[in-house]
Amino acid sequence: MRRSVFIAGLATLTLGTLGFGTGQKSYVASAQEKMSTMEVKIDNFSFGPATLTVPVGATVTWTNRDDIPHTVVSTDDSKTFKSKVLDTDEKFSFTFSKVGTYPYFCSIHPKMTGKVIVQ
Ligand SMILES: [Cu+2]
Repeated sequence: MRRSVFIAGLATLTLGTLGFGTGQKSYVASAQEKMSTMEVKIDNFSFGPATLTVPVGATVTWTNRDDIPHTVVSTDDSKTFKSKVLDTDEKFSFTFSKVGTYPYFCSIHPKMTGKVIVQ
């Protein structure tokens, strides 16, 4: 009798440890998910999200999900980045290594604007 109680206790302990491990894993996964959401989709003549806040060193990727060509051109004083004309499903990436606010627009449709805030 004593022995089976001991085993049951051990099993609970093991399960508890496993549960803890799983919890940690899912925490890491959600952190990685956050890293990969540094993405701006271009669709229906707009950038989404229009304002994206990222940490220093982050790479932001713009993807043209629209069926018309667009560009991604920064409008800050030093013209930090400028894509070529992106056709449907084409991507443009830029890595932000300095803190700041980077407004940008589509040079084909200047009313399309967005902003990347690097913290
Ligand atoms: Cu455009």
